[in-house]
Amino acid sequence: MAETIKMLINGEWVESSSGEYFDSINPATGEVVARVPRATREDADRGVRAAYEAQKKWRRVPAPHRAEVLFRVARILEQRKEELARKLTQEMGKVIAEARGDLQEAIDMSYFAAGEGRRMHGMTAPVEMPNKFTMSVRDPVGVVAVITPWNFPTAIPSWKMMPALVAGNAVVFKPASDTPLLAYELVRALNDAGAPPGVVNIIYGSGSVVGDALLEHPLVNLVTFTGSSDVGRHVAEVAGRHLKRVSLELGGKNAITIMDDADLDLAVEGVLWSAFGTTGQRCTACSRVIVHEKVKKAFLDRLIPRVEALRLGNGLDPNTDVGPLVNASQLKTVDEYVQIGIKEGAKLLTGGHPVTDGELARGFFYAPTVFETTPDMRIAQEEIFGPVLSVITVKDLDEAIEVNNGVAYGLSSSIYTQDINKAFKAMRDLTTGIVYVNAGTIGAEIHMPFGGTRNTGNGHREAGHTLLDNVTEWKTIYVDFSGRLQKAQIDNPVSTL
Ligand code: UN1
Repeated sequence: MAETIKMLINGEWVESSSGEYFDSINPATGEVVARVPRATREDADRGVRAAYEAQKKWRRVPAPHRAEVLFRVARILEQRKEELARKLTQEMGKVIAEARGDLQEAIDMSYFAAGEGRRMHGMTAPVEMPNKFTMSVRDPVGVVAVITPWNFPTAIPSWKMMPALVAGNAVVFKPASDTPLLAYELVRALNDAGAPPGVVNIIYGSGSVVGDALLEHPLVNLVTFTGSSDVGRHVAEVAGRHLKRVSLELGGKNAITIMDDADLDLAVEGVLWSAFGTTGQRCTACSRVIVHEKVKKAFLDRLIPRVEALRLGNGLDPNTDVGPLVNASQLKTVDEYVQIGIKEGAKLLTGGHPVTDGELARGFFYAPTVFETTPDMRIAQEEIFGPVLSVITVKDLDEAIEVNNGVAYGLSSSIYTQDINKAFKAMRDLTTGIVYVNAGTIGAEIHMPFGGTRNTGNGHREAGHTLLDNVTEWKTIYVDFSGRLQKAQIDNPVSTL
């Protein structure tokens, strides 16, 4: 039964000024899960203005009290976790266990960011002159536009919104059009937790209309975006023209390296989970395996039957291993890449086609696919964001590291080895933002910095001890209590002794 949701602007649940709606679809069944108001540029403007006014007061609420809202939202999400997880699976397709994980990540981030309400440490240092004091404190940036993807409908918005809110910013949130229902639920929880009117606003609609309206709006100070590198480039260009702060979390082409001394059974588990979990739709997903030539055959002999045994289906069924892709256009992109791979001469080992049998024909299912490729083929270089894995053979660790680093992205990488020397060499030389040893490429925890090198972003890290860096500016304060004019760099207190 589809529900009709609303936008939240200035503490009021409202329809779009256009009166138009669009549908959010269950990718496993094609059913409509929500009717969603399609926002206009005017709605975006109203959201930003509401945030602008609300932020003036919110920034003066002491941070420990701002944090109380986040502690409450964490508890609300805990109470609603099972109900929301089911909705998340219905709206986005990921299997129910992973939907619970998505919500758990949002809960963890809410608690973690709330803790900052009693830290948010600044610093102080000696000063050059007597009777003078200096300190540096964090200030909120102001109005934050939060633009998020569909693959983590509650976790990723939480990484962005919770730190922004505890730091005293106000938010205008534009979620992906594939997952507005869960975005609405997250904002509803924030509203129920006592976020004052205007501090959190949500609007739904396309990037080209509502997204651009936020990027161009003079009252938006920071744009924080997670999505594809192509859209990220557009965000950076437009926001850059307006000299806005921009934080970008973009694509990945993450690899698992398997050395000849690796525990192969463990490596196979890591590859299956990282490549086909979330149907490959994570920026941290493993889309390349770099395997030592001595163990390639043994590895593939173990991997391929396991890939073929993965059960596709509706994520609400606890026996399902792999859910659908999120929409028809992702399905098309994945299939196009598979055709590119075949044309390039990659060797198809399994999969390589949409699934159109029985019940599954109603959804956007694609057979888990494994290719053998060379490192330079397009399918081994470009982000596909689906269940497609390239297996690349190398002769030693040096070559593996070169292949791992030889892509335009740099989010996550992994090495399976029992040799401590190889593990440390890999930790030093893999040039990604996240490195795993004897674990797959997914599974980042919210209290460690998250982000990547090269085209994966623009140098920022979310979460971790870095969580306030994106959403605050440093303000340096000098207090002179000498009662006279003191000249920095000129007066020398020693000479007057
Ligand atoms: C993403 O893929 O966009 O490490 C985020 C992970 C999750 C977060 C992924 N905790 O895979």
